[in-house]
Amino acid sequence: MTSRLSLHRRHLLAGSASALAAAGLGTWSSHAAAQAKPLPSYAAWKDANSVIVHSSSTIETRRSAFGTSVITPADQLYVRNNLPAPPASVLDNRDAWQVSIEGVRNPRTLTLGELKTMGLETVATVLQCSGNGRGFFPHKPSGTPWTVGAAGCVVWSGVPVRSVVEALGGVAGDTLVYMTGTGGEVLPEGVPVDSVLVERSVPLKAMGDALLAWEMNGAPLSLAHGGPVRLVVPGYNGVNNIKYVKRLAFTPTESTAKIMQHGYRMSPLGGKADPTQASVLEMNVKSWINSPHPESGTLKAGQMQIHGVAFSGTTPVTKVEVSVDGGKTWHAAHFVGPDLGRFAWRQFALHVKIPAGNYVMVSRATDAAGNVQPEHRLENQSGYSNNSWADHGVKVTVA
Ligand SMILES: Nc1nc2c(c(=O)[nH]1)N[C@H]1C(S)=C(S)[C@@H](COP(=O)(O)O)O[C@H]1N2
Ligand SMILES: [Mo]
Repeated sequence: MTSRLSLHRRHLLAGSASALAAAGLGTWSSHAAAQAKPLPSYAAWKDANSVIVHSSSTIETRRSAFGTSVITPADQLYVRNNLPAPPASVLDNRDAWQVSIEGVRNPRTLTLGELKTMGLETVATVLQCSGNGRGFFPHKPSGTPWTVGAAGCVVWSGVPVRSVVEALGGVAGDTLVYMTGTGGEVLPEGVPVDSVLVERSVPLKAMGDALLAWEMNGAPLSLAHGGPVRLVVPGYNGVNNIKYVKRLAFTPTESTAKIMQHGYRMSPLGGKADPTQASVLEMNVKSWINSPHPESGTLKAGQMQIHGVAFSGTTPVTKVEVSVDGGKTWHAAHFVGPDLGRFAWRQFALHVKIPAGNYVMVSRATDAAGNVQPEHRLENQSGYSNNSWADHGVKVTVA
């Protein structure tokens, strides 16, 4: 399976100019400054050497920490909170946590203990913040300048939402076309609820794959990742995966919360966000190389394993190509098993023999629907959904 190639220096002198420019090193240096911050108490158990602490509510996995065996360990997984996490005491009696199910024929408030009796499924998904890759946008959008580490691939265990809905008589009518999840944080006082509430609506079709999950990677769900119970919407951007979920409602319209109406909208450069613009829902096809990575330093000429991850939204990835000359020539990488399903990422690898020189290594994924990872990002004011292969390139010196 391993493909080999030998490269000649002359191939490497002039990579695609746009790829070289877009892969500018400037944004990567922002990490050094962020690195010094301590882990916040609710995430103190994270592996400090594997993460970059941007702030107490934004923690990124280091590119160099991503391994090759599919699952991202919990202590390396990124964290993103829009509000302070609930008090740790909510985990004292996990099964007592309540979730109100609305917009079904027989609406009810169910405890986690009850939910655990209603069905069980396990699914591996990529959890990725829609702002992952924001650090590569040249206009420096406000928000965390994540590069690749606001993402991971984890295994969830919980009850299928459709089983809960079925048990409660089904969705209460054809007009309820959204599934709306509400976070259970304690809200700050003195501000309108809608301005802070973490509440997101996704199209009803997402229900078919969704879980109310209480386990991640084989352990009870931590507070940092949404314990006692979290809504998991496979294939959808991170923000739609509501942590500490306290309400799951089938609704005729999208949530009126600011995070739905104005947050996470694909607004034009320089423009204002508004509810008519596309929201970040299903993820797009994407891949990046994790090794070599920007902190690899000078590598020794000879045999090398280039590896990384590739995924799409709700469609499996079918192909990854790797280029070491900034996108001029491409080589088929091979997938490294196991395949954990269409919502998980695939590890890819390419074995190469590399002579001394300067390289720009990039990867390009294709999914089963024929979507190909684009060279260029889709410009947008807040820096969402960056899947540009050029932006995710890695400059490597081999001596
Ligand atoms: N209740 C609640 N759910 C939430 C959030 C939040 O702030 N509160 N943040 C969202 C965002 S923006 C992302 S990217 C993911 C992050 O999940 P993680 O912290 O488990 O990595 O959770 C989503 N779910
Ligand atoms: Mo996010």
